[in-house]
Amino acid sequence: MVGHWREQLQEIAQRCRDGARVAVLSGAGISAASGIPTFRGKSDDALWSRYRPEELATPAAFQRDPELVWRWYDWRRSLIADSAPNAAHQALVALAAVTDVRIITQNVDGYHQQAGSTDVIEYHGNIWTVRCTSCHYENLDHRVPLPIPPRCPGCHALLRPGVVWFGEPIPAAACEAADQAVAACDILLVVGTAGAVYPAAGLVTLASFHDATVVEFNLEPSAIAQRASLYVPGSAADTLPLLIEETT
Ligand code: BJW
Ligand code: ZN
Repeated sequence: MVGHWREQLQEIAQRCRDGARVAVLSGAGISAASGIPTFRGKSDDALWSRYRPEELATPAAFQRDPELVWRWYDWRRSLIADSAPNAAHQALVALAAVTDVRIITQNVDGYHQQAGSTDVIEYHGNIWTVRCTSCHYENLDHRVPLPIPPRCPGCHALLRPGVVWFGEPIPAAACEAADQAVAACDILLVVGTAGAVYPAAGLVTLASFHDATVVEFNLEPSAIAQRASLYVPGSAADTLPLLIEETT
């Protein structure tokens, strides 16, 4: 595509009006404007900024120090509970009124559904789900703060967050639904992800393979940019609504 990104975005908007099927791959950057820290950005939080996600979001970290891992999740649960979806999440709700939109989110905050999106695939799980490490107990638990570490009401073993850690497989249903959504889309919007974590980042390659138009919305070009037909610079909370304004 040629021309300024704003003109190119208008072409994308026109295709949406014409019924192009849209898939969205969202990452931590879409919730940044809600005040939820990203994983690999600079963090102002003195307590957690010294940890990399690879040091906390792994089964080994949980085995070594479940209280530390739970304190991190408890802190993030409180931030998510105290904030709300932003204009970027809302823009995707509006887009779904115009054409088919399937959202694949790597985020565990539930903000897409809270904003009103209905077709959401939670690729890395949900932060409000707790799961027993010993029996089959799994439940939603919205307590903030949690007793740390939380224990299974049935068997008293440790509970863990119902999220996907490094080295763990993506839930089969989410994996299949995401592959299907990407293979079937005409346009893939990649919003606020560094594209550094697989297999999520591989969905962009799958979209290219199926000749979908890939559009990246990010503060800076990410690992995705080279595979995108269009890069839209800026905060997703400012740029995704532009797409919608031009759509309706
Ligand atoms: C803005 C913005 C604004 C800021 N507006 N933009 C090679 C191939 C395949 C796999 C591997 C591989 N090498 C290694 C692996 C394995 C590993 C992996 O990918 N490692 C990489 C580090 C290389 N992957 C796995 O282990 C996965 N599982 C797996 O492969 O299983 C195989 C298996 C099969 C069978 C049996 C057993 C195993 C699982 C990955 C799980 C990732 N989990 C986490 C934690 C989830 C729970 C939680 O939230 O605590 O997922 S880690 C963390 O990273 C989280 C995120 O979803 C994920 C991605 O991060 P994201 O969203 O991209 O955030 P950031 O912070 O990195 O980027 C933010 C972006 O936003 C930046 O670009 C900013 O510029 C931008 N931004 N403000 C727009 N306002
Ligand atoms: Zn149990």
